[in-house]
Amino acid sequence: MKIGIFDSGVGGLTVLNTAMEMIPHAEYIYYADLDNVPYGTRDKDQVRKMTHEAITFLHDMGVDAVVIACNTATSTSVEFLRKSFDLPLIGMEPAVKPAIENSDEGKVIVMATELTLKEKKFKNLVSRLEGDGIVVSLPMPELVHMAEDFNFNHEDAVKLFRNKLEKYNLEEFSAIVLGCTHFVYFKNILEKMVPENISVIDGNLGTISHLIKILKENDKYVESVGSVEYYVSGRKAVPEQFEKYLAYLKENNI
Ligand code: DGN
Repeated sequence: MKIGIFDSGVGGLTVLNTAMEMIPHAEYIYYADLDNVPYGTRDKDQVRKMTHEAITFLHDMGVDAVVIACNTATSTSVEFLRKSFDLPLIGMEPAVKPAIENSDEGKVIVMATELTLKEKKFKNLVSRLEGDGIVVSLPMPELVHMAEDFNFNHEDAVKLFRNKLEKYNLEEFSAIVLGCTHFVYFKNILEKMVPENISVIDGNLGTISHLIKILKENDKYVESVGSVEYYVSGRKAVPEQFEKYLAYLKENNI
């Protein structure tokens, strides 16, 4: 089976990493729209157009399904894209549901891009889960740049998190949701610095479990030799550019 994984940049590699662990015998095509990253500070129409181009490319490569490994692209574009492609499109969703379900009445911080947090899809998700009043939105655009620059310097990240979290009494919270795939690189740093009452949650495992379910339902779950090809905004890329990120995730047990 052939699986397309798309993100504006390197964030989706955190999803590819989970996918390769859970489905090792698949042909992966990773597409990073590095010409246009970041998406999180753009307007919705631009993101839709760029995402449409990327999915068209993956569709033409003959993939059996695409994971839109970008919360920003999912929240702005997935419904629109589903009308244009006869292909399973698996989106990301900030993991607010498990965060609220396991919250013991504590509040939840959702870190994501500005665009994800202001989209109707996110607001509806929070209301549906009766999370109004207990869910706090926190945009963290800096982390996207740090990940793109391969800057996983602990001190820089700790300083940034401290700054952003300073105004909250963390004792009142039970979870922090990483609602942007770029943020997953910083999961271990954040976990170490927050009080023990807080769990740091991302949606990668849930997304890949969902992918497996959809592939099986569509009779596409057929094992093949495991491989990965990388593309940057439609051009073939050298694997080394991305493999160092996968190595970082492995070394840090993320
Ligand atoms: N990785 C993307 C996400 O999950 O929202 C966002 C990165 C960006 O383009 N700003």
